[in-house]
Amino acid sequence: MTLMITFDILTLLPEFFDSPLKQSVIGRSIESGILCVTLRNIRDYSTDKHRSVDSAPYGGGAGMVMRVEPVAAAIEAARAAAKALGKKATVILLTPQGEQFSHKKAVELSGLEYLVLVCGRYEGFDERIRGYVDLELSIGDYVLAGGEVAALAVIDAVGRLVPGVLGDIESVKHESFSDGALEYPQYTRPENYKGARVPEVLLSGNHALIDRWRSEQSRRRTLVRRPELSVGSDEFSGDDTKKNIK
Ligand code: 6GU
Repeated sequence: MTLMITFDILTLLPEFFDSPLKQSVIGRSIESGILCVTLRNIRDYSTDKHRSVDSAPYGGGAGMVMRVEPVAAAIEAARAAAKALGKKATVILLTPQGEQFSHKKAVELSGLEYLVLVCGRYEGFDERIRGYVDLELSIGDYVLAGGEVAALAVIDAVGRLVPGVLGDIESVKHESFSDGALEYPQYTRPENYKGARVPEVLLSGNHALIDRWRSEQSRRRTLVRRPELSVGSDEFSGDDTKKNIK
């Protein structure tokens, strides 16, 4: 059986995903069935007469809060849909309060079969929604107007790791973060662009030498740009170590 993964997206803005999911490798993989996407409008799970999905916060304060009933009902529907396919759902709440999404997390998620991505709008979720999810993810320390952009980031980063999504599996192996380091510098034609030349070693045809050069560049680049990622160097493993880099 071929591996495939389903993304079940819970959102108030299903059209948000129309164009992005048609593009490039993700679009083609949905077309070919390696990736599967279901869009679920949270509003369809609201049962009051105005089909409300948000409400004012108890205790007062600015903004509106996503209501627990429609979100919980949409999550239950997604779990039931997974179960009907004989798959286990993993429900992920997209929130700036979540665990920081990373390449490592993407690899972990790419091994699962049915991911439910819960996108919120408004000022936040009713706290009781947290009881219905398995995991909370944030894509960085800034606030988005909603979880949709974060869901797309997760779909892109996870989807491209599913076998068959990228043509050349090698291109996954040697990219930034895959081995905990940033990628080495890349060049393509021309050899000389307005005096900026391609490093001689890359034109040498000596693959042992090229591999050595690339590892060294990767190591140096990681040390300078992202010292906290540098491996095999305890000196540079903490948050307060950037001052050590010249
Ligand atoms: Cl997952 N959601 C929202 N609304 N803002 C974010 C985020 C998620 N990750 C970073 N900022």
